[in-house]
Parts: sequence; structure tokens; C-alpha cells
Amino acid sequence: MLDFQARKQLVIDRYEALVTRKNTPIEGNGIYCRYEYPVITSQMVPPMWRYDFNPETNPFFEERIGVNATLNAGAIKMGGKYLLVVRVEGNDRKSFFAVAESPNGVDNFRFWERPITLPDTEDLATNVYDMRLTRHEDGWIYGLFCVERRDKSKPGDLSAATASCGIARTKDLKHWERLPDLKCKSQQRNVVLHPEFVDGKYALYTRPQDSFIDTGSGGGIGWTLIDDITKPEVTREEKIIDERIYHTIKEAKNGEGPHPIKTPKGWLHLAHGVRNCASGLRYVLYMYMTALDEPWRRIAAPAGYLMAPVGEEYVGDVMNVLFSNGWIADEDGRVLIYYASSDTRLHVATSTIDRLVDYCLNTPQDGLTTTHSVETINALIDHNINFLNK
Ligand code: BGC
Ligand code: BMA
Repeated sequence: MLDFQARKQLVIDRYEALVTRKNTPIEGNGIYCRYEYPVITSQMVPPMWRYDFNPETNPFFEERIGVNATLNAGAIKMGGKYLLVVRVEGNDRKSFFAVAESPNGVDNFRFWERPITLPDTEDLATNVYDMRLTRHEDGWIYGLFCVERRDKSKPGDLSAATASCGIARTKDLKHWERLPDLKCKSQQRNVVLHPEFVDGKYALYTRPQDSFIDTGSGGGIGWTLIDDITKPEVTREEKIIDERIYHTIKEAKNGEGPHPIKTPKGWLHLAHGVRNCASGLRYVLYMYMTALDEPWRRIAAPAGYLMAPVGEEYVGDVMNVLFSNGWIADEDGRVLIYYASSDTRLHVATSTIDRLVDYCLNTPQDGLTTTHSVETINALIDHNINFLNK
């Protein structure tokens, strides 16, 4: 193996090559473009975070702190830069948040100098992950994320955990004020803050669930208003606005992704749907739309998934998973969807508001039976017969 100097140079060179690599779009189904390379991988975490650079204390230039995965990022555009609050997971299975910045949103992402130091609550979390960023009309940027703790009511079960919603706010993604965790009768892993006040109140997308993994009687993506974000508590009903349905891509669970994007035709929502199969849980991304003046009222539900794992996306730490909690609606109408594959690496797909609205409004709905699916295809063929040779 190489000596200290040569290894150090190699590690730095490889890192530089990755963070400056150009990314190119791949034409696909007309709805969005995937990109040739992931935007962030564990190897793009700065060597300064992973290696001891002192030859005295690290004579072999060994990696001291390994990074297992970079995934599930919140996303925001600020000062002309595309910023991701990435879930960085160490080899020790603990994840934390770190900001990565790009000039164009599709490549050249570099992490800021240090990870985010997020203030904790008195009851320390074992793990935090999946931050949703919302620039709220109250002037703050909020980060809502999952806080995981050991379930102390089950001392005999070493994997028993609880999930709740942590809340922090910032103006610059550097200094964070921690607010109390959301008080709620059920566990919560996918809570998202709506960017606008509704009836003068903060509005949340929730995902009520009975236990840590199982949603149980939890019916889908919920919606509720809360009075005070500094003493956040769910006191009203969590109205289910996008329900789980038998034999669909969201049969087992679903959850809101990033906060919805406002368009003249309604709110565009990105979510994940989960179903169970012999190889475990399969996570895919899907969309729906809600009314502009009533963000809790669904107006469009294209059938099936928008994106499911393809090729190498299938393979990773938790196989068969796409998950997204961040997207950016750019000033020029472009939409950058940041999604992670198999809980391992982060990708981008690009589309536009117009294309996504068209997708939502004109993709046939799920008729929920095979007969309906065939009818829908036949209707399209009948329609196409007149257009084929034009
Ligand atoms: C993991 C998450 C996962 C959750 C439910 C947590 O311990 O960190 O990535 O979503 O369990 O499986
Ligand atoms: C969930 C999420 C993610 C993860 C997914 C698949 O419950 O909250 O953290 O990507 O499981 O493991």
C-alpha cells in the first residue's frame, strides 16, 4: 500500500475529481430527466472530516471516521446557490445534517466547512434524519426532521424506538434555533411545514402512525393546523388528505416529501409510497395536486409512481428505495428533484412546473382494477389512431 504522502494526495485527488465532475441529463419519459451521476455520495464528504492529517498520529493515513451514506436531503435556493441539507450517515449508523452547495444544482456540490451543529433538546436524540426545509412567510427557514429515541417502555426489545418530529429554525442554515419537538399522540416521521399561514395558523402535513415502523391504523398523509410553532402541539384532527389504498404503490405507507410547490393551477406535491413484497418494503416517489385556496383538498392524483429505482439505484444499504424530502422550484420554472436511492446516495432529476402540472392533470388516475387499467389504455389507443400519422 502507498505511504502517507502518496495516500494523502490520492485521497485529495479523488475527492476533487468527484466534486468537480460534470453531470449531464438523460432524456427519459418527457416528464423529467435523470442525470448520469449521483449528485452527492459518501466519497464527496470532505477528507478533513474523515482523515487525521497528522503523520505522527496517523502514519498510514487511514480513514478514521467512515461515512456510510449521503441521502434524504432538504433543499433550498439561497443567494443564487443551490443548497442541500444532507442526511450524512456515519459508519456508526448515526446520521447528522450537513449543508452542500452547488452553483447550478446538478453538479459541483461541495460540503460547507463543517456539519451543522444542531442544538438538541433535553431528552437527547439517538438519531436525527430527513430534514424538510420550509421558507415560511413568517420570515424563518424551518427544518422539520425525524428524531429517533430508544423506546424506554420496552426495555427487553433492543430495537424498539420512537419517532417524533423535531423542529429547528434558521435564517442562514448556519445558526439554528431549536424549538420543542412536536407534541402529538402518535409517532411521526414525515412532518412537513406548509410555507403559508392558513387561517392565520401554521399548517402541517403529518403522517400519523401506530408504532415505529407500522402505520397501523394511520390512514395516509394528514393535515392539521397548529396555533404556536414555538410550543408545537397537534390538538386538532389530522385530516387524511392522501390516503393509503389497497393494491397501489402506497398500500403499506406514504408520506409527504418536501413542502408542496405553489403553481397557478394548484399545489404540486411530491410524496413517497411504500408497498410490501417478498424482497421487503419498496419505496417509490409519486405526486398529487391540491387546490390553491384549499391545500388540503386533492384535485389530481396521477396513477402509480413518478419515479421508482432504476439500475444501480436498486442497490445499496436498504434496497429498492427511492426517497425524496427536497426539491427546488427555480425562478425560470425549472424544478430540481433531489432523491436518494436505496438509502445510500443522492441524485437529482430535473423537470419544470409546466411539465409536472401537465403530468398531474393529464395522467390517468388509478382505476384500482385491471379492467379499468385496460380500458384506460384502449381509450388512449382509440384517441391516438387519429394522430399517428399527423
Ligand atoms: C432509520 C431510517 C428508517 C427508519 C424506519 C431508522 O432507524 O434510520 O432510515 O427510515 O428506521 O425503518
Ligand atoms: C423511511 C424514511 C427514510 C428512509 C426510508 C427507507 O422510514 O424515513 O429515512 O429513506 O425509510 O429506509
